[in-house]
Amino acid sequence: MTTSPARHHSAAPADLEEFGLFIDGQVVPAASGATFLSEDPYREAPWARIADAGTEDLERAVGSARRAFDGEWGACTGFERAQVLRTIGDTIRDNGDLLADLEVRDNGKLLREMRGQLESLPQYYYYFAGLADKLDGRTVPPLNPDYFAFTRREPIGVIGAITAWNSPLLLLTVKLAPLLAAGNTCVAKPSEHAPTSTLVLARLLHEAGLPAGVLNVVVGSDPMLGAALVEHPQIDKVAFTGSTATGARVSGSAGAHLKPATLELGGKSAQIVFSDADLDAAANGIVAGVFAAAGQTCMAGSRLIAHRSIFDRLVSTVVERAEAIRLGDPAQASTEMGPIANRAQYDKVLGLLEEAAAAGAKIECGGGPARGQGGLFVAPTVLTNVGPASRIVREEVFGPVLSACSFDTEQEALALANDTEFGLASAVWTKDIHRAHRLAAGLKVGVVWINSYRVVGPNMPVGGRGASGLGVENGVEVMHEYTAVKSVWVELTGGTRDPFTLGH
Ligand code: TXE
Repeated sequence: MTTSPARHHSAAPADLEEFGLFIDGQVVPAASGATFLSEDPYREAPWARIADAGTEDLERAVGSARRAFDGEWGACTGFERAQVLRTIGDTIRDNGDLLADLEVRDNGKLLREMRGQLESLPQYYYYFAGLADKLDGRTVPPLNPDYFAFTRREPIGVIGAITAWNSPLLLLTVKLAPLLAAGNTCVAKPSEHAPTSTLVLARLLHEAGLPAGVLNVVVGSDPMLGAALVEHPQIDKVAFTGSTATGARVSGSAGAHLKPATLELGGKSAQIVFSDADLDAAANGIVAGVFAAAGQTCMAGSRLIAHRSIFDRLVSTVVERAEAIRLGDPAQASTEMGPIANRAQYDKVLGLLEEAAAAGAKIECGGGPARGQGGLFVAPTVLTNVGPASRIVREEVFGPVLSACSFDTEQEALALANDTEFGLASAVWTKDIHRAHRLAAGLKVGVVWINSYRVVGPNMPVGGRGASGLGVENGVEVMHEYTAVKSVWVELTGGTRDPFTLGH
């Protein structure tokens, strides 16, 4: 894989920080002794040396998770798991600066975004702590009064959690908090492009009392480690966040091995702005939707669909704001947009921009590398005159690029918004409450924001449709993703019945 980090057997410069795998409650080197380097995208230089896991390490990690599930963790009550989850929340709160700094170095995330994120991450663990002791079943009145029937909700087993590089701690948390609440154990595999925060988190949680084996972390320079995790016979379910193409492969492989998979994939989310909207608020939401995190979020609002009567005015306001965004060192609290997280992604974004320009797109601002920045910075970009069939409109860019088009009628706006294979999120900007509700019902997506954008929380479900994924994360709904139902029938009379008929 050309995009994989380089594998190194030789000694690296002494000032590199070292990170081991986390298996069975211990920080360990890879069995092979191999390491690979992780690059700081702002400095465009290696900053960390990571243990490079292979199949032997994967075996140990899965074996440890299985023993924990069959042993101490599997025997815990929901009340005991809730207590552990609360401790995890406290531990993350107490180590916020350390964890934030790792993502700033590893993938160029903004310090100011990470500070906010690390204030909200503990809430996920507290919320799911509240659900850990409420996994009750139902008593079901059977047709035949000779039976007492009830259901149990049971954990699934060992979950393989595979995450992408754009927000490693958050993407893991939305899996880890509910899966632990339900009583499962986990082998996590963060992206080879940004693994350090996940590795450190696992150690911190173990030191805070999470029993050995409940959370193991492997990472390797070869993305095929993820494929091996999906196929492993002792992995009972896969929870994946990443690209739609890889998600389809993961889904196929999980299906071939008859195991369930939750998939949180890409998006091409629309922001629909009507003529009665507060245009100032809409412009702000558009900036938040597509330029925050340099557009590297699955929920990026990368398509603007604005009413013809306000189109030019809105585009020029967004352009003005885009041009004022402060680019720079992600570790500075004043910086508003950092670099693209890795060179492969940077090249991909620039390639799509070149193609869009060649196809006739009008570049209202940006359109290429950010001037005067060097490194992996792409200038915040607004494009108009983009055809609905063009790649820039149809494909997930995963960069700071907004494509804008206009509409005349509500029906046209809805049709344009739904004209995509993706179905993750959408926003509607209007003061007309009737129209807002009509649109909320008509949009084929998992999340709709009315007069806002990119608001999430542990108690609201997120589940992409179409090419955006399968299954759900967050909310009470996610507990069904990490539990299996069992039906129990109890004969009440002590008698016998006709053995050659189906009982009911
Ligand atoms: O993601 P991948 P990459 C998009 C974004 C980006 C593109 C590629 O557009 O340009 O995807 O990014 C692991 N079986 N998104 O290559 O390949 C891999 O090691 C099992 C959007 O980083 O999807 C990593 O841990 N696992 C997305 C994870 O899958 C495999 C977020 C994601 O990698 C595997 C990230 C396999 N066969 C990228 N191959 C979003 N919308 O949130 C790789 N992996």
